[in-house]
This record gives sequence, structure tokens and C-alpha cells, in this order.
Amino acid sequence: MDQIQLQKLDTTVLKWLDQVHHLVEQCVQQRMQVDTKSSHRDLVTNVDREVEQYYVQHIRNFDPEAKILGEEGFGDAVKSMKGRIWFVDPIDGTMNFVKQQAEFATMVAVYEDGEPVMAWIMDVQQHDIIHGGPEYGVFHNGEKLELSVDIGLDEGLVILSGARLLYEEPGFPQLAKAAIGYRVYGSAGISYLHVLTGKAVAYLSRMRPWDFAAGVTLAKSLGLRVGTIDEQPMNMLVSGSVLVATDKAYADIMALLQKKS
Ligand code: 2AM
Ligand code: CA
Ligand code: CA
Ligand code: CA
Repeated sequence: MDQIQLQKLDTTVLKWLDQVHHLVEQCVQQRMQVDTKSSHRDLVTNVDREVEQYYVQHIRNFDPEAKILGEEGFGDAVKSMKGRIWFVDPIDGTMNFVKQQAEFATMVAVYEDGEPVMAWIMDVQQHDIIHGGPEYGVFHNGEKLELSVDIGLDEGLVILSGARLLYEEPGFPQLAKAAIGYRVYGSAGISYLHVLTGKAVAYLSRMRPWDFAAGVTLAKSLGLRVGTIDEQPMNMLVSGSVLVATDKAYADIMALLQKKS
């Protein structure tokens, strides 16, 4: 895509994000319907569904040829990365959304033939947006974002998935101890915002494609290191243990987990 097409794409999705912000604010003021999915800790609300439907409708109008991979299933059954694919996580951090009405995100990413094109992450309650792509640059609320100083675990915060820490997955408690501090946010999108803005040096979690597509796109575009700790290359269509970090923190974590970096 050329710069004009990227600009149009960005302007369009930024408008949708504004609408999603309003939609979520309205929904919060009404009674929310909360259901469970795989377990009592895995929640979904009418807002997750309504926001995904909003995106799907608008993407279909704007980019009718594309396929959509969304968490709540209103998109398509995507089997290959050929062509244009939109990844949509309507509400990321649904537990935070239900319990705190804060610390949740909405995420969209566009890939073309397996390559990242553009992505958007919004902290919905704060209306804080990071957006951009490899050929476009990365912007924080419209201002160019620069890569922060490269610091390692001894000086930086690491963000981890709570479940992996709690169940003491090999290497994870050691990782939390090696860093200057560790944080658990309950939202992949919010975690990525912290790494992208230099407030943390790494985020590592096992996630599904709509959880990591936007974060990985923005991290790569900014010059952060991105990889998996699965001994597998990153596959945009399946779950994976995805690591986003500064160069130094990436090397520290791979050494600590005794993985090849
Ligand atoms: P979600 O809120 O969009 O489901 C912490 O729960 C983070 O892990 C969130 O970003 C959440 O995304 C994601 N996650 C992935 N799979 C999950 C699951 N089965 N249950 C709860 N959260 C999950
Ligand atoms: Ca969910
Ligand atoms: Ca998610
Ligand atoms: Ca979600």
C-alpha cells in the first residue's frame, strides 16, 4: 500500500475507534449482560459482541475483499494468511472491563499476504491510542513515537500473564525475580501500550492471534524485538507464547529461559 492508502486506512480506523469509545461509554451506563465462556474466569459481555459487530460491518463496507478474524466469531473462518486479513479484538481485558470499567483495550490489525500493514490499540477508558505500521511509523495519539532507551531486566519492568506466574510455569517465577519488578495487567492491549511507550521492557504471554496481532505489528514497526518462546516461528493463525521486548530484555529473557535468541 502506498502512503496515501495507508493514511486513508489510518484515518478511517481512527474514526471507528472514536465510535467504539462512545459505544462502550453508552453501554457502561446501561445494564450489561455478562456471560461465561470456557470457565467462570473467562467472561464475555454484550459489549464485546456489539463492538465486534460494529467493526465487522464497517470493515465489510470499507474492504469487501478482506477476511476478518475476530474473537467473538462474527468474522470469517480464516485458514490462510493470503490476501488481506483484519484481526479484531473488540474488548481486550473483558474481566477488567466488567470489574473495573478501566484497563481494557480494543485492538485492530491489518495484514497482507502474511505481512503486517497497520495496527491500532486503544486504552478505551483513557482514549489513549497507539497506531501505525512498518511503512508508516508509529504514533501515540497522533504524535510520532520513538523507540525508548534499550534497557534490560535489571533496570526494567517485565509484564507477565498472571496465570503463568501463579501456576509457576518453568522459568516464569525466575523471570519475575530477575526483573526490577513485574506487573500483571489482565489485558494484552494495555500491556503492549506500556512496552511501546517504554514504561516496561517486556511483555510475555500465551495468546491467540487477535491478542497479539496489533501488539506485534506496532512493536516491530517501532524497532522492538518480537518472537516466540515456543521453539516455533510465529504463526498468525494459532495461539503462541509471544514475547515483545527491548533488545537487552529480549536477550536477558531468552538466556534465562535457556532459549536461542
Ligand atoms: P480477552 O479479555 O480479550 O479475552 C488476560 O486475561 C489477557 O489474556 C486478556 O488480554 C485476555 O483477552 C487474554 N486471554 C486470552 N485467553 C483468555 C482466556 N481463555 N480467558 C481469559 N483471558 C484470556
Ligand atoms: Ca475473551
Ligand atoms: Ca484479548
Ligand atoms: Ca476480547
